Amino acid sequence: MPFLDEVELQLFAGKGGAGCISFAREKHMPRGGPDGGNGGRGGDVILIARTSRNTFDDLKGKRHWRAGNGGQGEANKRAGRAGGDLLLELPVGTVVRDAARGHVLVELVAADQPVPLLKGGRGGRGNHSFKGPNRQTPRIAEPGEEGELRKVRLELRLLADAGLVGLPNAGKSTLLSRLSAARPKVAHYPFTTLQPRIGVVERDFEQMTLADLPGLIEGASDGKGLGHQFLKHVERTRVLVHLVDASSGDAATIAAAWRIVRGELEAYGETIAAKPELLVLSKADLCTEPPPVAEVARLTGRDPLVLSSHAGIGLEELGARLFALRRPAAAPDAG
Ligand SMILES: Nc1nc2c(ncn2[C@@H]2O[C@H](COP(=O)(O)OP(=O)(O)OP(=O)(O)O)[C@@H](O)[C@H]2O)c(=O)[nH]1
Ligand SMILES: [Mg+2]
Repeated sequence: MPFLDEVELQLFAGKGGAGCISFAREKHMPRGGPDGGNGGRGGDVILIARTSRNTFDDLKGKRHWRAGNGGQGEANKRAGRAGGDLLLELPVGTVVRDAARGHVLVELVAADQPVPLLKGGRGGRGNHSFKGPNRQTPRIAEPGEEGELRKVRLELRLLADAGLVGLPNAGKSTLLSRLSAARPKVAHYPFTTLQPRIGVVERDFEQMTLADLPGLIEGASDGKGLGHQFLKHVERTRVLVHLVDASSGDAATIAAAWRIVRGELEAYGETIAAKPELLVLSKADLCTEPPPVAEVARLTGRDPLVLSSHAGIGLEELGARLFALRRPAAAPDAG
């Protein structure tokens, strides 16, 4: 499953109401002037992201979603009522694509901001609107316009401040469980993590979110392993935390592991490869000698941080660096 969640929906904006043909009936006047009102407009389809939503589960039972149709115009020049808008509430981080052509229509990054997607049809004009100097008794009215319709695919992407990347078994999930209340599955074999998961890291009353991802392997960008498709989720994180198992104690081995993952990140594209990266040397408790930090720094051009989730080494410093790298606090929902 390439995304946390995915669903296809057929969306219909409302049809406009028909214009009305009517003539006023008054005493002493067998046929009064035309007084048929216009039809009401069809309802729009509007999307809105809510922080209270985490999945598309409540959309899945129903494939067709319709805004209300406009009401017909009535006698006495009365306009039809407008069709009700369809307000679709979706999780923050929803990417909306055209299902047929695949292109992105909109990404819902900010909460509580209505995004009009489909326009309802205009109401048809009633015969009152057709009255003119040469046309005293118009017997015509327009039908309502059709509303826009579209089949969309909704995809949910993670919106985390930082993403954990690295080879399988590097200790990513263990680290997330040490830094946050999240309890991802940890095991001594590769590909333990199959689904991304987010934990909230707290520090001095501040919070940031950290996403645990499946391990990346060489060739991931050609479709090997699980990791590549999940890189989509880190596209919008600000920081990468790159874990490399340092238990070998050997700088060349560590740098080689780092390079494999860098290669995959770069193959995915600039959006990810250009992000600030914290290089973390994990499982330092297994090293018999202090990890070769200076040598790894020379080989990678990074400033590696020595860490052991088991022994509790480096956790505090990692937290400090993560929060420092985060963009200066922006207004909530500023996008
Ligand atoms: N000695 C030691 N072992 C660790 C440390 N961190 C993780 N491990 C072990 O390394 C193995 C892999 O840990 P995970 O956290 O599942 O690794 P992962 O990177 O999430 O692995 P995938 O999800 O498969 O990509 C487990 O057996 C952990 O107990 C550490 O700091 N020290
Ligand atoms: Mg894992």
